Amino acid sequence: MVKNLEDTITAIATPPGRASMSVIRVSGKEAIPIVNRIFKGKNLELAAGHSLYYGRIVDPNTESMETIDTVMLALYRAPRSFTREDVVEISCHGNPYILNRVIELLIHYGCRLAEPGEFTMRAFLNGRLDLAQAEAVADLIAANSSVSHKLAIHQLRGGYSKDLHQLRLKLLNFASLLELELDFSEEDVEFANRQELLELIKGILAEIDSLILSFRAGNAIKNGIPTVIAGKPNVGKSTLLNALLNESRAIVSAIPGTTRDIIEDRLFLGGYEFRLTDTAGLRQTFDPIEEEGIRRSHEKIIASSILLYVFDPQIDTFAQAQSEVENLKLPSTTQVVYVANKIDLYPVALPSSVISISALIGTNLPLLKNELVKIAQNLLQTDTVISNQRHLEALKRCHQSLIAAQKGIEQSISSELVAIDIRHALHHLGEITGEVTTEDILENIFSKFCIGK
Ligand SMILES: Nc1nc2c(ncn2[C@@H]2O[C@H](COP(=O)(O)OP(=O)(O)OP(=O)(O)O)[C@@H](O)[C@H]2O)c(=O)[nH]1
Ligand SMILES: [Mg+2]
Repeated sequence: MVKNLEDTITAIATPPGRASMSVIRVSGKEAIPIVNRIFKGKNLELAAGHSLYYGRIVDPNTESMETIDTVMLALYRAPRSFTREDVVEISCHGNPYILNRVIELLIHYGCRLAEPGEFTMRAFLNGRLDLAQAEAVADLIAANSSVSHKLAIHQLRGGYSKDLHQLRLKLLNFASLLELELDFSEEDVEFANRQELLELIKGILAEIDSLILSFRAGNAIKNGIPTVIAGKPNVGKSTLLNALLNESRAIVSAIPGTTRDIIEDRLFLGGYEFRLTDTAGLRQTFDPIEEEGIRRSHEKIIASSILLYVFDPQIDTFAQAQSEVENLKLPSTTQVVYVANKIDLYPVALPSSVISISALIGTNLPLLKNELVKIAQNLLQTDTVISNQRHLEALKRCHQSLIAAQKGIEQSISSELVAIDIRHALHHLGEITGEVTTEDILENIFSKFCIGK
């Protein structure tokens, strides 16, 4: 996967199809001379970096030097470019025929088509970005709410890479001291103060714990906050889903047990993305299909960050709704919002913690939306948040190694074994930022990118 860095690579950087403009990227040692062969307007070999040139792309293989397009060309000289190599970006008119002709010419004169993510991978390999930052490029492009955008920008600009780097340096220092002791093993000396090492490990464990905990928030930011509408049959859950989404997404009927499959859609409120799910009404049933629907509902409910528990106050009291929620055995991280529906039918007095609405005619829906935004703000206020599954796995492994090292020190086992655990911990921390990489890790990360990134 780590293809030859000597190659000059090219790809279309903009989405396929017709557009007013599209950009072709070229990066590598030969980028400037190759583009110079097909560009008329300026001798690029003599051109300054960080500059723009207007001219024509021509086909030198035709007798008349056929003009393919008039273009603007941005030129960057190494190391002052995204990949830290010579880079040329050609802005053509967005026509697939033109783009293909230009790409064919570039390949004819010595470029190779870039692999997915290869530009960003070069930026990483050439030290322009660390691995977590490179991954943030993909997140930034995929971000679709203001918070997920903020998170990606934070990570792209360094994010917690700096913190991890500091932790890693401190551990590294201790690892070297421990290893030094091994050289003097005959003499029974301790260069690494055990008490200090234990303190350091405890400190790092605490930081790692909080990062691991922040993953739930990070995931909610990246993929939407899992928000589930649940309650007994016929209380108006599907009507509420439709009202929040402003479209007739789920079937509504007066027959209890209408919804069986899980229905999911995205809801954007106040810069947050909610993954809103309508579920089958919860009741005892002998219908195997409905039973399966209820089983799936339970799964969703348990995994939710926000549960909108809907009840009909004509039928059930608030206390009954509360005891139904109790029976759901929710994890402590789930925020429950009690929603009393159908208040257009009869006025009912309820505690202020309950939001009384009419999903049918829209009464108090803005109140419910405000509540959702407020919960989202609280849920996602953590300063440093991880949102990347790969980072989570590496942090968990680092945690395990540190716990092992901690136990080892407490039980005064040989410094050789403690040093091994600390080396493992270092390895896992380094995996996140790319101080330690393997071909597999790189392959995995960059193959998920699109060509041209
Ligand atoms: N008057 C009134 N009727 C409502 C309101 N919300 C829902 N309904 C009615 O209540 C009935 C059930 O609504 P649904 O949205 O299908 O209820 P549900 O909770 O999804 O029901 P299941 O899918 O069977 O669990 C329908 O006839 C709705 O029109 C409301 O705010 N006021
Ligand atoms: Mg329903």
